[in-house]
Amino acid sequence: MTLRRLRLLTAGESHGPGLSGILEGLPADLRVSTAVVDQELARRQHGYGSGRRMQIERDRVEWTAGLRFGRTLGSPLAFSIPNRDWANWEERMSVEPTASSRRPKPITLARPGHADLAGATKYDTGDIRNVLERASARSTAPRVAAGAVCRQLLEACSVRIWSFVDQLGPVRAFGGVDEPAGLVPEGWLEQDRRAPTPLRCPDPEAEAAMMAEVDAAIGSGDSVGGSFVVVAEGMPVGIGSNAEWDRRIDTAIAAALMGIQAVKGVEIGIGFGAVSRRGSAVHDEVEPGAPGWERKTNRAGGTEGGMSNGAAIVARVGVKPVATLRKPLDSVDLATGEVRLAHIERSDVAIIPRAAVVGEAMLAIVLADALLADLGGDTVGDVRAAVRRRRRRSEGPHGHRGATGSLEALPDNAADEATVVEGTDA
Ligand code: EPS
Repeated sequence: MTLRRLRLLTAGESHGPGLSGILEGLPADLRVSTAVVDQELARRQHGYGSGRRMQIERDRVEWTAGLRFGRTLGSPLAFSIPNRDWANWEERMSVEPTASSRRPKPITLARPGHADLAGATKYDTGDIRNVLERASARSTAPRVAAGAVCRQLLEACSVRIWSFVDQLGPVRAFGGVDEPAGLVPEGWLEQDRRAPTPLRCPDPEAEAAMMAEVDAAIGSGDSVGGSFVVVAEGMPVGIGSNAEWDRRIDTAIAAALMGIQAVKGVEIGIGFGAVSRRGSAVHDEVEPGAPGWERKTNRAGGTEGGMSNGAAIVARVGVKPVATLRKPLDSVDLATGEVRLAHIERSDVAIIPRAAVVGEAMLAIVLADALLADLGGDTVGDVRAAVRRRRRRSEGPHGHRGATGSLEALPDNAADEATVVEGTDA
């Protein structure tokens, strides 16, 4: 992935002992709330259309390095998330060698749309389980934990990230307007964090139709895809660069979101909607605002020339239907070469609300990285000071403040500590 200052490495099989991650390159002195990380992990587990596995798992982060008294040291942050289901898989997924008589029958029926066939060929294995275990979307849990840490760094810099489900099957929220994020009702975000609706869609009529779609897919042994929108508000202007392709903020955003399991498309702003329009119906006019400059519209999705432009960064992410079908498609048996029906494994039917939470995490990771790579900083105070300087630079010609919000107006990371300790994770 195109990270320039942070490094993230994750590990873990879906039914192995657990998942792990190492996030390196964070500034020192960042207050990391375990409660916030666990809340993000719980959000990733919520959603109508999830399989029974989510009733088994209660994902919680366990820190193993990088924190002292709740703050980063500037050293690598290491963590694990145990798999509760491991208790049911210890023999079938044994880490140690076992007698072949005690091993489960190999999986040889590749599922169309899954990593099964390409992976079995690549790793030269006769047991597709060796591939599917890591291809599983369970591997997104450590990304969400790392993203929850990056989110806390961004929040200390007044950047806020959120998401919603925008489409499920053929049902689109808000009639598919250019800027659906602008139609999300006041208070929805707060409610989404406290008590999310079944599909995390802020258009109640659309959500009811989406739930009917999930039910119909369950009824016919099928699965269903959709799209989500992920938004970052408050990025300072000019993060990323026009200077070279691999420094463009769009490059990092698209790569991070495309890397989520089952994602087949990423649009920034109106994305492919810009293809058929004239320029005058695409580009966002600029006007003096209070404070700073404002755009009359945000069809660009907050990036121009490979840089953040101060408007909200908005990406729409298209997710294909889950590849495991209860009524399976034709495939071949790797062992015999015969045409047979694909393997059936316990699975989800719709993953969009959960994928959206992973999308938030991925956006948090790449935006935190871009901020750190561009502005530097060994401590969170250094980063905040650099962000403040950048914001002053985007003051308008009439002495207005920058359009990206005031850092002073949002809570200081250090000042947060008392609240967090008293409130959530003491
Ligand atoms: C997945 C299949 C299901 C999902 C899993 C992804 O797991 P299982 O095979 O244990 O029923 O629940 O996702 C997770 C476990 C998770 O935490 O997201 C797959 O085949 O990719």
